[in-house]
Amino acid sequence: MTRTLNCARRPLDLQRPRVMGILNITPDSFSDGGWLYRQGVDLGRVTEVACAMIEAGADLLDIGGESTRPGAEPVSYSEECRRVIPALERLLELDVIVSIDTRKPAVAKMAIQAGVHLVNDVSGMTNPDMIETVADSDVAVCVMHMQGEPGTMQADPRYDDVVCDIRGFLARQVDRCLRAGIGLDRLVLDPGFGFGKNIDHNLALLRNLSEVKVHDLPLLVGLSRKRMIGTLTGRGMEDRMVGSVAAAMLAVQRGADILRVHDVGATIDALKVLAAVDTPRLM
Ligand code: HH2
Repeated sequence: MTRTLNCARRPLDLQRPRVMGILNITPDSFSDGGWLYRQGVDLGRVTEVACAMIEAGADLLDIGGESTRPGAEPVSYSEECRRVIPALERLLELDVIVSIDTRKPAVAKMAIQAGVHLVNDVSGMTNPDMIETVADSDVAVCVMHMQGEPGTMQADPRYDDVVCDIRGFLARQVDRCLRAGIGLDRLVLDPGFGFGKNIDHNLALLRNLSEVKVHDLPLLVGLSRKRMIGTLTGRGMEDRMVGSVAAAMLAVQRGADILRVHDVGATIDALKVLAAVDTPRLM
């Protein structure tokens, strides 16, 4: 298995699970919208939050300028750039791997020119321009599965067999990336919890996460504060940290390598407990 993810000039050792902190520079993200962006981007606040996440143990920061929550409205290229590029430049001054969460090849290109290390594509490299953009660079890419589009994806998601279908999709996209010249050492996969999946689909995926693996590539999971956690715990958005951390630990036990989270410190604490019990993989 590839145990190092090559993120441009920064190799990420995946001998132990890593934490990716979420920074949404959006007015409307489902859990933290408007926190770092209201009338405009508050760069001071972004830096403060980023530094706190690094201090708490985040190895990666994922910055996004377009909400992909169910029902979200798409934003234009220029608006997305206006939101993320100045903040991205600020994050790149810090000692951390920086990821851009975007579906737009043109935004990814701007971010790559600015020096980003990883492109997090929630549309799973289905856009040929995105494949070309990443292939022309040395950044890593997260290939995520999504059924449908954010606006409508939760209407009535259906699968023959959710685990097989998603594994099949990821395998096809990995082949496309390999054919374009993006090596296995630059790929990380994500089943896309909540992206065109109901609670049963999400639970089946978490239960069988290890079966989603393709070529034994690293897996990234984003469960943090999602509706699934609310459904299982009966908690509102502001009270989903404990449920999110529990789900993240279950994911690690089933093979997750990178955890995309809002609550970095709490996730790191839980990983320490898990590492003490589940050695040697996690220490
Ligand atoms: N989830 C969200 C956004 N990007 N990327 C990956 N790879 N995996 C995920 O599960 C994932 C993701 C949605 O969460 P969030 O960023 O908190 O909200 P929003 O899309 O509303 O900004």
